[in-house]
Amino acid sequence: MSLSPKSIFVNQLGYLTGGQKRFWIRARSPLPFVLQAAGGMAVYAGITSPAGGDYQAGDFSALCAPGTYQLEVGGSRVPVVIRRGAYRDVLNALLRFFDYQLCGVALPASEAGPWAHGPCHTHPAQVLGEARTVSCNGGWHDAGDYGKYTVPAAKAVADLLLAHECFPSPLAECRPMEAVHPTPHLPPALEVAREEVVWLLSMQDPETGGVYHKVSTAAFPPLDTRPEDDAAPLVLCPISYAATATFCAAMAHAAVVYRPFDPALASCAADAARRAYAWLLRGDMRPFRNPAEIRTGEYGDDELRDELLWASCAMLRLTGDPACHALCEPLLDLDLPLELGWADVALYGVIAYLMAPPGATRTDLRAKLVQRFKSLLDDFAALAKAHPFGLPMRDEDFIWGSNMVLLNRAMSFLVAEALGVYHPATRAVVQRTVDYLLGANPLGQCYVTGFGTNPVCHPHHRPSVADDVGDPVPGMVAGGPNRNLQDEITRRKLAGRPAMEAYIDHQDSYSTNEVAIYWNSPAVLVVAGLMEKGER
Ligand code: G3I
Ligand code: 9MR
Ligand code: ZN
Ligand code: CA
Repeated sequence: MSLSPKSIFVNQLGYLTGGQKRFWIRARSPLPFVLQAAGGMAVYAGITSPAGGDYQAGDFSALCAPGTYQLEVGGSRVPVVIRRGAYRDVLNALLRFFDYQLCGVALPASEAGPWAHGPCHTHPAQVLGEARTVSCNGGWHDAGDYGKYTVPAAKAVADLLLAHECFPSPLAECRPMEAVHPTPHLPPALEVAREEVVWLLSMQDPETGGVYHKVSTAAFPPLDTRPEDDAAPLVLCPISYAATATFCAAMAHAAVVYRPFDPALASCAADAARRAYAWLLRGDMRPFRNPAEIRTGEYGDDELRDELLWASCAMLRLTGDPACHALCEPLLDLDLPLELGWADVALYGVIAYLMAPPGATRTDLRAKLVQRFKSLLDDFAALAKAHPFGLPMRDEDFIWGSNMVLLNRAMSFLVAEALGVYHPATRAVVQRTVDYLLGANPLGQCYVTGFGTNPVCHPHHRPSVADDVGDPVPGMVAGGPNRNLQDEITRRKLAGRPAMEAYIDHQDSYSTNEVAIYWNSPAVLVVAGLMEKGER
């Protein structure tokens, strides 16, 4: 049977020498394959096996010698690379993306290359409905828009801090944009995340300890607006429970992680977390809704007990206070979904509990949580086993930001392992996740800008659309397939497509091709984790 190269799906950045190596083809029956070294010598031969649906998978994990090979299958050939550090450059770019998202400072060409731009959004923001203004410069633009939202910012910060805690050595080789950081030479993930921590601190109301939900213009500016040209007034939306709780959790986390590196920041963060926690204990558990005059991202969430859980466990980790433990207990007993999303955050709470000083926790409760964590991973492993590309995903999981859903699940395995909760499927799930992200998927799409043989070229990202550089900012993870077709262009072009193919590399497709800080942040952790595990 003959196969077009378009029906052969590989990790376009290659494979680690010691890692699992797999490729996929769209074909109904097994096909023989060979890998040829430069010069044409066949160094590995095998046969594909059915993977599910229309797909076959081929495994060449036994081939470990670094090199560039030609994979020949069904009469077609595609290049395949095996090398140490295959993901080093993409990890660096995934982390540097956060520097590209920086608001309020100029990105000099010496750091940002052709994507340099002047300072943006430096004017103070007006508290909605009041005459008061607050200066909340800095931080990261959320996504393809220029809004800065507390809730997803807390997730992104938490991921980077966890990445640093779990996998510091692969991250140590990353090179943030030194010139834009007032405190260069912190461990890279902490140097980068520090900007968002400082911005988050400015989102707290000093009077009450409550935290503003977001700062943005009233509506999204046109897609071709450069950051420094987005001059509409900035509005601070009201303090919300979700913002205050996720802020509290992220600041408590930062207080612990920055303590040895930046004690002054750590102590500000600890103080801010305490004040936010006090607000929560008085506060009103009401979901945030966009005020009538505001049309930017809502980040609304009706279930807020998981946010309180995360804040309480993070405070327990920071303070060891038995009063926090008393608050954690009943919340840990609830059957909240164990996720790492921007709206479902209970697993962050469980992780914080398991990272708290053992003396501040209860052994039987820890054991119970470890059991729940394991059974979550069992469920993901079962999904992965049934999936043609080995992913812990169902069709229903390909929603807006599906790449985050997948990366979060891979992250659950890696963080579990860093906490001593081993699962036999970890390596495979993590490698499959990175393979999928970097091109081993039914579209042969590398979902990261600037990387792979078929990278995302037209992300819904205002700075990239508005500049006159051909290529988009590098290192950005696109949202990925979304079977719910939630923008005009996908409804027009993708109706009836299978879930994993409901994606289009078009700048207007905000529901499949936008980028976001909290889609890059789990990618940083997962790629760093894979580098640490795949190279022995
Ligand atoms: O979780 C539900 C699921 O239960 C349901 O069955 C399924 C069917 O619709 O969808 C899932 O909900 C989706 C939800 O995301 C999951 O997080 C919604 O359909 C989907 O509309 C919603 O999309 C969010 C989108 O904003 C629209 O509100 C994305 O998560 C969120 O990442 C995105 O965030 C935007 C900001 O608003 C503005 N800035 C850019 C950013 C990225 O696109
Ligand atoms: O650009 C906006 C993107 O950042 C959001 O995620 C998305 C959903 O809220 O909305 C985008 O803005 C679009 C708006 O919703 C509808 N008109 C076209 C806008 C894109 O330019
Ligand atoms: Zn800005
Ligand atoms: Ca929630």
